[in-house]
Amino acid sequence: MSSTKPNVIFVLGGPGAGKGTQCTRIAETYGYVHLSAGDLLREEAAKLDSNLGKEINEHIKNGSIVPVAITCQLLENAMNNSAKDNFLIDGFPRNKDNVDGWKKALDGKVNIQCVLFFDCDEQVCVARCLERGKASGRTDDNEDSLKKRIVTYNESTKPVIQLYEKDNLVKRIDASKDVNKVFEDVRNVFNNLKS
Ligand code: UP5
Ligand code: MG
Repeated sequence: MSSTKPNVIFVLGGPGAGKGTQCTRIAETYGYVHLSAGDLLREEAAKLDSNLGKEINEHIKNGSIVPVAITCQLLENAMNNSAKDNFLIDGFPRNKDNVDGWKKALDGKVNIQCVLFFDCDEQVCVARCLERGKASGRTDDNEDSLKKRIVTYNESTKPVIQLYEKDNLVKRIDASKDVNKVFEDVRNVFNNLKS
């Protein structure tokens, strides 16, 4: 992260909405650095042979939310270790506590450009994750975990999106369309984005 205030876009949406898929394309097209909070947590848990690693894995399997101090530190480290200034933060903040923890650590230090909200029907989300689960090796791509992930999304993450809507930061995208069509809508957002 350089000395100028970096730009941050939060990327939210249900499990399997296509956040990661679209972030990869945004990173290729617009040069943003893609930081998936879920990927950072999975990598951290795999590295740690400790209770903390187990705690992270338990949260992921249960679709519950890892304490914000852990996630925020991983995101902050990743930003600091990057020489870039434009970041996509995928899958965070997931609840009010995440919002508050982020503000405590980084308020005033970054410019939140917008919140990309990939809006996708629950059944479509579940079907995508179950299909991916045939090969992903993810411990949460199964019916049991998905039920819990959906509850967490509805109860904790949707209110965060509503919170950012009040600040006029949310760019809603219909994520149930095919990947290329969704990306067309994403491009529309980026082409009209103020820095
Ligand atoms: N696919 C994608 N787009 C498609 C399209 N338009 N049409 C058809 N298929 C499409 O896509 C999912 C699958 O769908 C893929 O197979 C893809 O090819 C296909 P993907 O792009 O991976 O969707 P994404 O929204 O990224 O789904 P993901 O499962 O990663 O979302 P989650 O939000 O559930 O998972 P995440 O990794 O962010 O978090 C996992 C867990 O980590 C959380 O449940 C939580 O326990 C923990 N966590 C925290 O505690 N705190 C955090 O801040 C972040 C995570
Ligand atoms: Mg993802």
